[in-house]
Amino acid sequence: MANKPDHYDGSDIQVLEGLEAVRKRPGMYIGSTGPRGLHHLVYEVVDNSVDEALAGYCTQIEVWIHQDNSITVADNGRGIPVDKHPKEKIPTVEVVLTILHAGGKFGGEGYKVSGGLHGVGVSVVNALSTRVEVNVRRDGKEYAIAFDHGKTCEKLHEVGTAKHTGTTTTFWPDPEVFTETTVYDYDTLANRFREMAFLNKGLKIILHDERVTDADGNPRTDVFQYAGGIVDFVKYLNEGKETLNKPIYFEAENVDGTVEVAMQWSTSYSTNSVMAFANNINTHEGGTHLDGFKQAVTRTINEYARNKGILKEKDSNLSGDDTREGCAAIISVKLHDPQFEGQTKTKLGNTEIRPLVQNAVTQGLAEYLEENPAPAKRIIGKATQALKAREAARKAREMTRRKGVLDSFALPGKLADCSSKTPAESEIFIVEGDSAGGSAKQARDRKTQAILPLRGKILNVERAGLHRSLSSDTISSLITAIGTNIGEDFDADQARYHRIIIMTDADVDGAHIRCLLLTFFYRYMPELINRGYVYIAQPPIFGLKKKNSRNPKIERYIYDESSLSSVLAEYDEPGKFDVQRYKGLGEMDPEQLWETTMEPATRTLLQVNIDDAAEAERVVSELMGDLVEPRKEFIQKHARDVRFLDI
Ligand code: 0RA
Repeated sequence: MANKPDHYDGSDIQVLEGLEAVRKRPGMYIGSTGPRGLHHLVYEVVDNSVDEALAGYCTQIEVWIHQDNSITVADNGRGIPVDKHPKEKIPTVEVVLTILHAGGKFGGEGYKVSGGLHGVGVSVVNALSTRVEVNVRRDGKEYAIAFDHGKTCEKLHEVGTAKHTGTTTTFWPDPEVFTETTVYDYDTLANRFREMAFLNKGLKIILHDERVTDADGNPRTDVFQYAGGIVDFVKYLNEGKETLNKPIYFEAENVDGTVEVAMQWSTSYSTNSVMAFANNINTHEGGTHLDGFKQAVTRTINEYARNKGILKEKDSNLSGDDTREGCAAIISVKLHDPQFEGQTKTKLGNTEIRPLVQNAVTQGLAEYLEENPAPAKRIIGKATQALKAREAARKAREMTRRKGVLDSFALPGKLADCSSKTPAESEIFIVEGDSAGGSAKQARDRKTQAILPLRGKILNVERAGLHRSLSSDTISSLITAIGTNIGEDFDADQARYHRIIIMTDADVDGAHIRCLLLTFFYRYMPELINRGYVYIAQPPIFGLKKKNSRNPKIERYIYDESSLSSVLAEYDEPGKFDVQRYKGLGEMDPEQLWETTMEPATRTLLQVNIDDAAEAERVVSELMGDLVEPRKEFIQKHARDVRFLDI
């Protein structure tokens, strides 16, 4: 740097180029500029505090969503260092905020274990915010520094004394970057923080929403802290279910990292409640840690069942799916150098972690089964039952196949198919009831839109299991229409439509049917949800029509309950309008249904997302599982409240 001209300095250029690159292509750094990317900013900041917790210096993280959708994250860690950075010649905290990839890995030592999916660091948050303020408490002093669009606008300065240490960061997401929305979703953040608190035993994460206050003016607040860690996570996943054993827990450690496993079986039919994490990241695509777990469970349970004579010589082995039916499990590994692979960088590639997980689970589970014969018997019983059901389902499938029911040449009679054979441009509306189905058939664009009316309620697949579900007419027409087949024969590439749109009435029955359909997709075709093929239509619930007018023209549609009064206040001061409430899709004529709900150019679709598979799994079983009690109340409360992101 010494022989550079003195009117600029090297680090400034690096800063500008780095953060400019982030502003130019935000998607490269945070995935998208939609709601997901917006929420990612919060995770990026919180991850830094979690790293400080993993290093053993931080016990509490507090997050505020402010009224203007700015976010504050405060921790009680050591505080980001404020001394002059040896290379950059500016305060280290300024380096962390302005230089790409500087997070965590600075200052020589760095952290042993670091979270953060992209690991891009908080400088990315700075680049994508109109303003960032950082406050550091260290060495008995309190410091402040501020940034404007990523550029330092208030140099680091002392603002007072401090009794404790810690870091507080406030940022305002840039609406010019997040053009779709800058509004934070409380549940999305709450679910992520709950997960983080489960994964880091004892860590306290407090979330406040100042946009929502109670009668005393206190913001909505949740505190997430779990003394039981992932054991509490498994209990949470199994809430509302009939369980077969107390949660089992094992942990192991070697030079490559640590592994923790918690598992508990229930009477549920679900085989997708096993969640694997690496450095607090949900590895949706699995990887070596999950492989090690699965192999160990399958082998250990088969071995135990053979030793005890439950499986006889002539019997075939229990499959992996059999042993995991109804099993909720969390595998959490923490490693020094995680390799994230796969389409969405959520597949763990580190081969050295596989034997660590495998040995821990084999040893721990074998020991548990030996020492706890009563729950062991229930667990093995569940798996052998699953094996029988699997064989019965295969027979049923073969029979229906022979009859041509699941054959794509024999599409269901009720289906009004589209003429296009290109799945990418084709969509299917699954419509509640024949009358709405009729309207939809008249309204649709025949080239790209297919209509499948469902008669009455669909079977509750959570309680029926695959075998009985397949013999239901409604379910088999659904499977045939979609074209992917199901179970072991499922093939997402065979999907005949890339948009599968659930269109139900805006009432409690409609919400129930929607939940049943979502359960079906979640249980048996989760890959379609992962691929983003499953949507929910948004029909209006009110229409405004001129009073005493013979012209039936609807002047304005309203899609959510909460905006009715504000729209009326703004739009209808002198009371010139009648408000019509649409209880069902059938109350709209085909033109209305088209223009409000089906026309691709103008409609709104909610894309169903199981980013938070834990929550989906829990809600689904709470709604649909064996325990009837909470169901009705829950449905009414959450009628329009399934979680979606990135519309
Ligand atoms: C590296 C070293 C030290 C603190 C931190 C990082 C740190 C970073 C963040 C980000 C958010 N909260 C944080 N808390 C701490 C301190 C090293 C030392 O004190 O010797």
